[in-house]
Amino acid sequence: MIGENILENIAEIVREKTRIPVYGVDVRRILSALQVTDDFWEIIFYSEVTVPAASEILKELDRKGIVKLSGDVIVITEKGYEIIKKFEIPKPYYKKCPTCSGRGISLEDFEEVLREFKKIAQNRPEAIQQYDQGYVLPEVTVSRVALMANKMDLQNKRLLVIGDDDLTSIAAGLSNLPKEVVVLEIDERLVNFINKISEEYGLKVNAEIYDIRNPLPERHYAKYDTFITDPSETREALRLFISRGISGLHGPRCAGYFGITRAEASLEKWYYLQKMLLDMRVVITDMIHNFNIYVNWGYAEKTRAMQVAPVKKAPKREWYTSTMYRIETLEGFVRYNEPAKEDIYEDEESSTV
Ligand code: SPD
Repeated sequence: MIGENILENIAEIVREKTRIPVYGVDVRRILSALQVTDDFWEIIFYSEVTVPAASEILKELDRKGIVKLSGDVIVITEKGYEIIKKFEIPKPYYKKCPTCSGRGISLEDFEEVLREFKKIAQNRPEAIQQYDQGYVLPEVTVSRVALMANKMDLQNKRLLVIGDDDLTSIAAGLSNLPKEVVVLEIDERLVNFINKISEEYGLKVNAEIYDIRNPLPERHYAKYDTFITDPSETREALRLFISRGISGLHGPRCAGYFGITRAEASLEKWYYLQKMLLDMRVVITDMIHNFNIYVNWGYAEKTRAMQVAPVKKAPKREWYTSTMYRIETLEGFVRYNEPAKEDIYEDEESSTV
């Protein structure tokens, strides 16, 4: 006999264990994903439940005999199929435009940039755990440039890039559209790499060392037309990366770009972020779902995600994605530029650091 409240009951148990907001709907989403994949990382991709919450849901489903954790895979049991039938849980439907992968922009005028970028990126510094690095596919980096160009945020503009393991600055420089690109980056390897490539290719790109936990230096304050960043996703990191970007902007109607994931940020965290943006008097003009797709980082087995995962198989394809946000400043926007108050890498939802 399957109880009417079984999905909500599972959610409640997981909520208590993880302190992450989890609802019956999240359990449904996991059971939906399981109908098309037995791979944990793909379950995260389809369900859009945070990694620690999804892990606990799956472990609870296993305890209740609804799924079976079997070696490297997760399979639905007979009881699981009964629940799927009873609650009419459909399979996920996920089909993006085959030409633009749902990003909504064309790379037609950026083919040469993409070709050159791919060559350069072959020698890029590898992602390291110390700074929660994990870069996007080369097509995505160049798509970011095409997106900014489509919004007229790049042509003859000054671009500030905060943290750049994605090498967006290089792609922007290769496009020859911005007047100037400045990179503020904590990792000396990346600063040296970007400056070396900039010199070799004669780009208008300059990188310098900067730790996001410190206020934006005076020389970068209120100077740029556009910023782009890809923050770690604790509340403190979101606040710091984005407010530093905003502090770098020179006035109203300047733009900012950043990616926000569901894998490490519940919708409650999205709410925190969106409220923070409105409180700073900036508006969200665009959100593009799964615009950013990340290359699996080499240190996966050392992450919390792997520790909490119900099965220990490494991801076989890209699974970590983020929505691309674009914001614009209004008259009276706030340049919050205080030092860090908390840890920027770890909270209850983070897992890939
Ligand atoms: N720790 C590896 C994954 C890091 C990806 N960072 C980008 C998050 C999106 N804001």
